[in-house]
Amino acid sequence: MTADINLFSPYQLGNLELPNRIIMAPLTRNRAEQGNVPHQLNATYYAQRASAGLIIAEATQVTPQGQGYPYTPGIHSPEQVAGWKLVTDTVRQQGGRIFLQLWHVGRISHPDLQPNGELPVAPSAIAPQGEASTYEGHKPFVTPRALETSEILGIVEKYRQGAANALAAGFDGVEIHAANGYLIDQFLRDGTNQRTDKYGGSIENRARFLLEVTEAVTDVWGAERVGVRLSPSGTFNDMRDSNPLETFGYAAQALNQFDLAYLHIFEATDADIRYGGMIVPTSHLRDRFTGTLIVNGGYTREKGNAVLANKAADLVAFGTLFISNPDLPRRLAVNAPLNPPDQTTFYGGGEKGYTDYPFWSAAS
Ligand code: 8OZ
Repeated sequence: MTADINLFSPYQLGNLELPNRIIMAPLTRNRAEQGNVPHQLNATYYAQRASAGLIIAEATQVTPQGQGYPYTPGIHSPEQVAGWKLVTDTVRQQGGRIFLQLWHVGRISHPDLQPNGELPVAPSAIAPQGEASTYEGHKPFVTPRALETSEILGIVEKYRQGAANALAAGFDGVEIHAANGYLIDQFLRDGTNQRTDKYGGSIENRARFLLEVTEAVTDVWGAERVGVRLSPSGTFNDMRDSNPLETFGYAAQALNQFDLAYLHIFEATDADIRYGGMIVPTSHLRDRFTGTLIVNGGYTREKGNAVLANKAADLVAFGTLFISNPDLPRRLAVNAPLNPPDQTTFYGGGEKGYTDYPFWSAAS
């Protein structure tokens, strides 16, 4: 009789050894410096969390056009590569492993954030409901400009260059952000993709951009250091699809051709359930994707151990709990109390609510 797999069991991720199955989810924190450059404060934050089985660093734009929020880091300039090198060196000194999440927001932006004040780009000229976050506060979303077919390979090349820059910056791998209503997700779902060229219409066509980006990024890294994140039930950023079971079932199956490091699922939130959209059970993707599966969405110690013991997933990502508990694996291991997260300091600011959450000490 072997013991159940749990959060504290090691995991072999390709040729990378993870000491536990507790993954730090990518978390937008809006704390890059001028020029969207990572700096010492970010290095300290990630190094504090180096005991994660794997850190997936925050969504990072591969091109200035891919930015949609203030103070998010990029991976397109030499200064950004140098800033990220400081982060990866500091994490490695603490014994950690760190991937970078590659991002293009598509329509979830605003002319205020775009080069030369241009319109954000998207598969189709459909404005999201809601408001963009700009340096001057919230402003209504604008109708994006639909990409010309001839422009799309240029964006694929931005992901390729971002992947190469991440390699130069000393990351252990990269995650392609294909979730949460950003550019790749906008191509995947028919609520945002009404194209009539080879990137729209059938699910094969809507998945083409995802697969081209994955091909480019795996060319740079080798597939075993590349993951993909999907949010099949997500309604965030005004997303919808007429048949998410088919859309995301196809995407998961099509990704099998690469032998990726992992597929990472951002599962349905309470807001998605309240919205009343169709929920795609994670088992639908587990049944179709043949590689490592990471799940993320409100896990606790008990729920995380259960999902691993049941083999419903291989790894569990924690977001909010890693914001407020730099030493989350140790706290979960000894069942220590958890620091409560302060929502008001999630996005933007400095050390407060970022690098000042206390580590647990048995004496306190
Ligand atoms: C919250 C605020 C801003 C961005 C995502 C990158 O949802 C994000 C994000 C989350 O993937």
